Amino acid sequence: MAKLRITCLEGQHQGEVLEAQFNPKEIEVDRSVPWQLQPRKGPGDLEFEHVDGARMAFELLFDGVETSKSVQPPLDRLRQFGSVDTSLHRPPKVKVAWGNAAGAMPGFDGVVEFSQALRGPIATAVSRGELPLVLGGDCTLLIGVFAGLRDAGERSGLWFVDGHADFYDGESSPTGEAADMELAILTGHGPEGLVDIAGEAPLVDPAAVAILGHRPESLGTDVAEELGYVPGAIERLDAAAVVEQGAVDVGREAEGRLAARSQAWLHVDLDVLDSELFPAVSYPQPGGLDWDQLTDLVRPLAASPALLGASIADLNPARDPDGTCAAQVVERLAPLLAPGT
Ligand SMILES: [Mn+2]
Repeated sequence: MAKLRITCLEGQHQGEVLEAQFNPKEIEVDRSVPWQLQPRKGPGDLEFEHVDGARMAFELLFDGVETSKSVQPPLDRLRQFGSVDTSLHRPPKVKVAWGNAAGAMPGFDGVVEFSQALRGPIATAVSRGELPLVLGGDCTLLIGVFAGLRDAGERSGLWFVDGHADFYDGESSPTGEAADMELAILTGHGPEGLVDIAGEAPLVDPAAVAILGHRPESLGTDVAEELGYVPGAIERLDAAAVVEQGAVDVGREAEGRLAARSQAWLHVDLDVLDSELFPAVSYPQPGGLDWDQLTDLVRPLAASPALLGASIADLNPARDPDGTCAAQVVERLAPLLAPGT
C-alpha cells in the first residue's frame, strides 16, 4: 500500500509530517452552491448566494501489526492537524500528497535503484556459467535479474510459480506496489525506466513465460480482474489445474516447452502455497498448493538443462516469528536447488 503524507504548512505544528497507508479506492469530493429564493426579483426568483468550501473525504489506514508500533501517535497528530491552532485561531492548512500525477504510473525509483544493483552480479555469474540463486524480497527482484540476463546476452524465458499473476498496472493495482505489477513490467507494460531498463522492451517475450499455480478466477472478482489483464500469449495454469493434471506432469511439460525455445529462469513466490499451511507471505490466499505439490512442480524446472538461475521471494519474517516457515523453505527447496541434483 502506498504512503500518503500530510504536511502541516503553518502554525505550531508547521513542518510536521504524518504518514498513513492509503488505498485510494474511494475519494469523495463534496461541493455545494446554494441559491436562495428571492421573491419579487423577476424571472426565476433565485439568487446566487455564495460558494461553500469544497470538502474532500478519504479513508486512511493506520496499521501497526507488522511494525509492532502503536497507532496512537499518528492518530494524535492527525487530531492536532484538525484542531484549532491557538496562534492561528483556526486549524492549520495542510498539504496532502500521494503518488505522482493523478492516475499516473508511479516511477518506482527504489525498484529502479535496486534493479540496477542486482543486474551486474547476475550478468557476471551467468556469463561465467554459474547458476545464481536470488532470495527476495519481493517479486520485483525479477526486473534486475532479467536486466542482468540481457546484459549477459541471454534472451531468457521464465517459469513463474506464483499465487498471483502480478499483472496489475499503476491504476488497477489495489496495493500500488510494484510487486503486483512486475510480470506486466517484464513483458513490456509499465513505466519508462523500468520496462526499458536494459534496452528495448520487453525484457521477457510473453510467449516464453509460464505462470504456474496462480489462484483461479473463482476465488474472487479481484483475481478474475487481474487475470483479465494477462495477454493470451502468456501460458498460465491455475493451482486447481496443476493439482488436477498432476504437479509432476505439469512441471515436466512446462520444462520441455520453454527449454525447447530458450534458456529459462525459475521464480518461486512462496504465496503459491496455500495460506493455511504457509501464512508467512505478504498477500496470503487460500486455494494454493501444498509443499509436495510445489516440490513436484519445481523439481523438473530446477533440474532443467535450460536453467539459468532461480529466485525465491516473499518470505515475510514478520509473519513467521518462530522461523517455522523459513525452516520449511530451506528443508523443502534447498535439496532441489543444490548443485548436482
Ligand atoms: Mn508475486
